[in-house]
Amino acid sequence: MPWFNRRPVCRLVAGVTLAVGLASMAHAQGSGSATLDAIRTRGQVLCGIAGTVPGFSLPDSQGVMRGLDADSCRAVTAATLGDIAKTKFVVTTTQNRFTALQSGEVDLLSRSTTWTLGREGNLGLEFAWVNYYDGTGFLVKKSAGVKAAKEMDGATICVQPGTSTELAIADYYRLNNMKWTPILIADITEIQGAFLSGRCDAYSTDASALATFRFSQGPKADDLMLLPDIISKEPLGVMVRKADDKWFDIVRWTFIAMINAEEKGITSQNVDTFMDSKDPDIRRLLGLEGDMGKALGLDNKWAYNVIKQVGNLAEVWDRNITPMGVPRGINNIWTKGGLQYDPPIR
Ligand SMILES: N[C@@H](CCC(=O)N[C@@H](CS)C(=O)NCC(=O)O)C(=O)O
Repeated sequence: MPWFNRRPVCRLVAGVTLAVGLASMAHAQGSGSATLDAIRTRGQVLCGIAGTVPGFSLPDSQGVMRGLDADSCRAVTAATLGDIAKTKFVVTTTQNRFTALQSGEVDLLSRSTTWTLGREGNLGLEFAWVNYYDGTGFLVKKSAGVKAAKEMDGATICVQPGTSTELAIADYYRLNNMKWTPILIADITEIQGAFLSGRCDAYSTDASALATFRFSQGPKADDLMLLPDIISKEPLGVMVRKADDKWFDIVRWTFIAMINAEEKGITSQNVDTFMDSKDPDIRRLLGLEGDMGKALGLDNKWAYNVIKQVGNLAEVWDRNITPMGVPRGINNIWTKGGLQYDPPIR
């Protein structure tokens, strides 16, 4: 049983032990963030990813972790330590991801995890930013002839346990007075195999992962169809432990910096040409004035390093998600009609 589910006294003891443990990792002259101090001592950012999802986090043929979630980790490392090579990827599962963050095994979690009240209220964790606005979808075989979710009364659905998907499907079926049978399989390869071999009528998870899984089937993608219904909101966010506000700020503002760079047309390729910019916003973003990095407990070049080494938000999207054939839609920045809106860096 995870510590957060035990009786309150155990929760208190575990919480104090964790706090003392993290505090003792801190520098003598700490930054005010136990996580940041531990990262500096270690020289690495430990980032929890899935490591199994194309477009989000999957090693390439050279063993390099690729994807939107992986690049989210790299961006935080660039801001914090100035060098993306100092990112250590830690593979987590849908079931152990929260314990990995609670126990300090990772400094942040960037693993297609939906921001919900239950998770933020109950786990001692919080969401610093949304890196993908998603929703629950259904993947079916075209041969089944199903065209809409409402036609799936009585269906058998493959879903990973411990996910918000499980709850979203239950809610949808309850609301529509329909019946379903869950087939709960934790392992991603196993669940996808179960769906392909016909053990379930549909495979359900975040629509993004269904789209990238379908894409990864190559010519066989044509046999599969993503139903048009998106039955829930799944804002996928990057999580940190509660009660380390400085670290929370660093993670949150790293994403804001990437949005701001996109808004200003600053990319990894052209960032150096902006170093004599007269635009006060750009000057503060790139650390030329204003001590914005210092305010976060970082070097003033924090955002420059993010942009130079990882890119702006559009570059991260285009590198990882565009090749999967998924349009940016609501994941665009606000000036292009999307939801990614950046508060001012000033
Ligand atoms: N967003 C949902 C679903 C998360 C989830 O199940 N993600 C899948 C698809 S993106 C995944 O990571 N699978 C890979 C694995 O389990 O190795 C949640 O937070 O519970």
